[in-house]
Amino acid sequence: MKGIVFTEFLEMVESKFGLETLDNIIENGHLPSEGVYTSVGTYDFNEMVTLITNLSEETKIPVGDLIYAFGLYLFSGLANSHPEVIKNYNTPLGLLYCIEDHIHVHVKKLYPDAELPTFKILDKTDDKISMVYSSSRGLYRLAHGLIEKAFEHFGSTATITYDLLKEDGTEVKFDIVQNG
Ligand code: MNH
Repeated sequence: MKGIVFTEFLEMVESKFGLETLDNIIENGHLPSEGVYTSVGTYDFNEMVTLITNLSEETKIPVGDLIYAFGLYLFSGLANSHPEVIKNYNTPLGLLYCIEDHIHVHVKKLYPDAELPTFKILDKTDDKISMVYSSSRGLYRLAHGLIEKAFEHFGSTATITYDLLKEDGTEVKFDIVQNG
């Protein structure tokens, strides 16, 4: 998993829960990287799982809710670090429609070792989109947060529902309807 995801995560933990919580989740982790991350590095996905599990124990907030909150936080981080990737879009549904064929293709050029999910579009109209998230990492709540923030980015909101097609969250169908 890319370093930018880790550095954004640590930034979120510090700003939402404080430096002491951040220290605690790194310390009690016995992490391979010893809790040292750079935005240009790449780290084992299991290390992110450990950090989130530690944060959940520390804050008593369920892991899924923390991953969703991180998705909300991460969108701005990605958009600010890579403005060229999203500047081509002027609607949230247009952006979502292009994650698979444009956005993540571009990301793969920036970071050849990026491990990205796939999004299969099932249906799209002017105000809604249905798509299936697939990834061995099962980070569908991260996708949920990112999608919600994409609407906010364009000054809009949406009603987002999802259905686990596989119990472990590696395949999840999203139904997204733009409000208003
Ligand atoms: Mn994208 C990882 C969904 C927009 C760059 N992205 C992920 C993951 C999800 C995801 C979920 C976690 C990996 C996984 O599940 O297997 N991404 C989205 C969604 C949107 C999105 C739903 C839009 C909404 N992503 C973007 C944009 C950028 C970007 C915009 C860049 C400007 N994504 C990334 C990077 C990773 C990632 C970088 C991390 C890959 C890695 O760690 O190897």
